[in-house]
Amino acid sequence: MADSDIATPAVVHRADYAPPAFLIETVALEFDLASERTRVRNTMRVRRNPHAVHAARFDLMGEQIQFVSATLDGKPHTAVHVHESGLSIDQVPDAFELTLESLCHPAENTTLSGLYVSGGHFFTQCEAEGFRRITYFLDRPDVMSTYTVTLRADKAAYPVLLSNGNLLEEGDLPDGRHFARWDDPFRKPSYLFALVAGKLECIEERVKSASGKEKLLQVWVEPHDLDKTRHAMDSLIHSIRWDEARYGLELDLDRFMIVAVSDFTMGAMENKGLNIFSSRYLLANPETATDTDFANIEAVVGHEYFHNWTGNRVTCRDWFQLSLKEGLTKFRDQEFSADMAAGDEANASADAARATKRIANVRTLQQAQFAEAAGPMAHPVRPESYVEINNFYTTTVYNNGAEVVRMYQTLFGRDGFRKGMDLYFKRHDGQAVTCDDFRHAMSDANGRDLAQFERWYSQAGTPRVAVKTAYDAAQRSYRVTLTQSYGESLAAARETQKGPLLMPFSIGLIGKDGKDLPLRLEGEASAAPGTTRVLELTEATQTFTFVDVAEQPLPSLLRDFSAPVIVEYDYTTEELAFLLAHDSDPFNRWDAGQRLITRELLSLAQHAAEGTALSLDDSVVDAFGRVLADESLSPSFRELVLMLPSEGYLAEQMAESNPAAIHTARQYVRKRFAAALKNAWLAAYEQNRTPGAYEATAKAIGHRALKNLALSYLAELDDPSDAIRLARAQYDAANNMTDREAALSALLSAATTRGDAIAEPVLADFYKRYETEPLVIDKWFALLARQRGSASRPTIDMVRNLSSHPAFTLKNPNRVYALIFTFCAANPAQFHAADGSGYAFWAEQVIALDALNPAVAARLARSLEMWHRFTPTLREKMRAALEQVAARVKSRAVREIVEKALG
Ligand code: B3K
Ligand code: ZN
Repeated sequence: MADSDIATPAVVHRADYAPPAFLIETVALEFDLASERTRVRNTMRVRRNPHAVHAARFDLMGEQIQFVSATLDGKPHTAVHVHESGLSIDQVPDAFELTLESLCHPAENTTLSGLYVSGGHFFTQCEAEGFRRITYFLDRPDVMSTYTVTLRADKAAYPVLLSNGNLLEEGDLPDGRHFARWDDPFRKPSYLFALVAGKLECIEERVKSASGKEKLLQVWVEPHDLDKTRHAMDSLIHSIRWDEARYGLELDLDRFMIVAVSDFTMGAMENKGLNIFSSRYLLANPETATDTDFANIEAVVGHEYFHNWTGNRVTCRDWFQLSLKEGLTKFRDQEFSADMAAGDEANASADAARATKRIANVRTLQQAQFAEAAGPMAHPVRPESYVEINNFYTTTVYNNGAEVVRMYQTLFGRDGFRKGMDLYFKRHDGQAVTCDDFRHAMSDANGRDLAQFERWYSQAGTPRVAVKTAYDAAQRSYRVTLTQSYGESLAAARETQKGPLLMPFSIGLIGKDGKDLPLRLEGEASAAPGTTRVLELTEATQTFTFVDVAEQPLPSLLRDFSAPVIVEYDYTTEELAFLLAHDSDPFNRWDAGQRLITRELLSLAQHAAEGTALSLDDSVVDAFGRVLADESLSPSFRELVLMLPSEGYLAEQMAESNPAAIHTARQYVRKRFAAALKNAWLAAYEQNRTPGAYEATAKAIGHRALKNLALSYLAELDDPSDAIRLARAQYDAANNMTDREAALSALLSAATTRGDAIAEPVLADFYKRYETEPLVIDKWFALLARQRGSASRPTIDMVRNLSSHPAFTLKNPNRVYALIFTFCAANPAQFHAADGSGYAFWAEQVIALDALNPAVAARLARSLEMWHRFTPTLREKMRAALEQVAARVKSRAVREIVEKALG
């Protein structure tokens, strides 16, 4: 029952916003739950909106539901017109009570939007526009109502009945049925409604909130997963404490529940008091989940919890404002994870731990968001129009939105940012507001005009800052000239680019001894404290002059990535190596390494494309070798420095993306690093073992990360026998999934190098050992989809076989992400095979998914959106595949993506 939407997609424009003609004050929902046919009775108290234009009819949205009856103020009402996208009710007074009855069909619902069945249980997903698939409603976020919900179902099949808020009453009914009645005292938009019903069990804890009120916390899962709930519960408790401490925000409900579901399109959903999570962002124990899984769960549990204030108490006026809640909440979860990683460590290592989180955030931004901003889906943080809102839950809205929020904090400091947050809640609690409202709160609380800052919300594309410097030895002055502009952008992004941004640009100056120099700007009486200055750039070009500069410095630019931009400065290789060795700003130290190696990789790729010999200067290898051997640096930082940029990111940096050449270049460097630093890798492996019980502390995670990176490099050696020996032993002895998965991955890579079947027995053991753990079987699929492959054994053959494996199904997004997305989005060299086999596979999968789950299909469709940037042969094959998909798909979501891509 997929969306077989209208042929010509309707475009929704931000400029067309109008307040709703009616408001719905209270909603009483009654569900008679049955998987084939669920009956929904919806009683609403409605009144005209005094602030809207008078409407003759009451129009409600509805999709894929069957109308049964309408009652207005207690009398049957027949002036009802049912149509494809909802119903219209004529002859309504100014205030009235309306009861609508309708039917929906959860078992047939493969879209995972609205009410659906997963694993025999009922779940809902309403954001953004799923509530209209449950009942007729004013399904828009600026209509906020209080809800009471009565659930009725067979007691044996669905012993647990959950909805938002507080449990009022529960009891038995005739015929083996039972009921539960829930009441949510807080007004909310319909997208935050949720229900869950099934055979679930929970772990629970009672905690006291800051003001001393008792709160009941529950984590609900299928009974066999109870042993994987502890980490989610701990993460929830940490989130509650963190929001109280950092923002003075308390949990408002008496009860807070989180529930795992196996079939879910997104990561998780912040429904009021009843968060629903994709199982992979909730379930974890050391045996089944990796360190990355543990970190992701902490971040997502935090994220959904933080939405309770940033999203739920204060919500979005319309979906164009999505970043109001998502950018802000992403920023909050990033800060939470950084503080959690810093833990109780002493200052220096706390800063290092924070920096590794910051680096990981920026890496995601650079690798995913910068590409999005350069492609046909480029849009501002606050988009101007959309066809399908589900396509706008993007890295621009989330990650770039988080950077925009972070800039307020960089400009005003933590205290100034907190003042802005306090004012935002004081003004807007219980309201549906806009990104402008947030900016005004920041502006008013800090007494600063932020009109220019608005451009961060309205301009698409990635700004560039070109830097020119000049040292005057006689004057002892150092001039830094910053010029901001957008590079080449596609037309749609260019049209949004109106003028210079207000940009915090952090800078430090480094002396010949590698130490920071004092910073004093022209006109200042003395050097300011600290060795990093936040320059505020407001003009297209601006010069800042530092005085009292004793020697020609090396500039450390955009420290801690103070703005989401690309810095252009002609560092020499030696200068980058110097920064990599000395910069006191850990982010920039990492960034120098990335710049250095990216430059080499791109030049190597050029040689590979031309078929000329590859070489890499020893001095470059040595610069990285010194970091690897530097025990004053944390293992997690060293791991980040020595991890090369991804193939996808590198291909994006080429004038014409050539995935095969990038792969050759990157493998060449990996092998050089492996061979030249072999002893250092072996030493790092030994020094970073984590004997004893598994611990998910930042420290232990760092050790495992560096140890497993060492293993992966050793597996690149022409003779990978050390890696094979270590990996086999590691696989057998592992007491955690991080080590077991890394060992298997190293064996798969050694097997490709040697062209033999060395990994097969371990691969088979892995499957058998975890056959009943779907999330681990996902890892098995992903490991295979990520394989390097070879001319005689291209990965596509394996992936095709796996797509008819008995454990594979297109209906489960996690499995689709594991096999199909990993291959199409994370294995560029194999996916972009010259024969177009990857594209043919992609087209088949997009078309098949389109009929089941358009949101997942649309995400997959995006793997070809950058087709215009590739080499001519690939480009033509990609376009043909896109055209084939465009001709066959029906959903609005996929059509929007492929039509934008084709231009
Ligand atoms: N707000 C949800 C996203 C729901 C997406 C619907 N297509 C997840 C989150 O950002 O917390
Ligand atoms: Zn969110």
